[in-house]
Amino acid sequence: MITLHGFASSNYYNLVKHVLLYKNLPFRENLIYSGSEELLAISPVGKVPAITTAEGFSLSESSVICDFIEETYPTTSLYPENTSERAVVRQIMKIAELYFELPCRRFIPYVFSGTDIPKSLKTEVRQVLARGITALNRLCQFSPWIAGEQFTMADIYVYYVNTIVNTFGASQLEWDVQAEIPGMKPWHDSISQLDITQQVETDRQANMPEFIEKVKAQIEAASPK
Ligand SMILES: N[C@@H](CCC(=O)N[C@@H](CS)C(=O)NCC(=O)O)C(=O)O
Repeated sequence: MITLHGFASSNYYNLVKHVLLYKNLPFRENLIYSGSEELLAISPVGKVPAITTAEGFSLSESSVICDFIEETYPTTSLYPENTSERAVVRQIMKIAELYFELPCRRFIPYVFSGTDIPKSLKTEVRQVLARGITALNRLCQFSPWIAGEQFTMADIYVYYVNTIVNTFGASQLEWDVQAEIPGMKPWHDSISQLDITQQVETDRQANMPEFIEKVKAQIEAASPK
């Protein structure tokens, strides 16, 4: 059985969990926070999520884990058979990671520590997001799924990326990023209503208070005495 290591407030953790649930695979969850020695033993950069298989194989990096799960358990496939179509699914995921998720994550240290975000950083993030918007407008189909008729890994991946972009776009940039991509909002809403998404969301909300306490404790420990 697979063990999924991490915490339910993490969107990266949740996208892997969604894939496991979608494929109806048995797995157990090991609640663990970033930076611990236990996590470093299975995740080389000490980030969540990570998985461990029954054979003792460990793996980190959410998109790599997703592909490992797909290749190990190919039934209920989350990729098209056609290689070009598969590549486009991965292209959408990569662009969402590089041009949506990662720039927005640059705000996180400021938000958690309650410090003002420099104007220059906001400008930089806006520019990167704008490139992501242009690219995703060219690639996404929403007919009805993000890459066409088949529900794919990109639907799961971009949905969880969007949870970060929606939060920081609205709170830090006063920008409804999704609105810039026609078709994305109804697509996002339909994924949010899936049973699996709701189950993942319930677990996220349950973990949130503990996660916030952990972050506060880390900030406290790091602040000069
Ligand atoms: N590229 C990694 C990123 C994972 C990541 O950033 N996880 C966050 C939690 S959402 C984390 O562990 N952060 C702790 C840290 O940055 O030290 C992936 O796709 O899995």
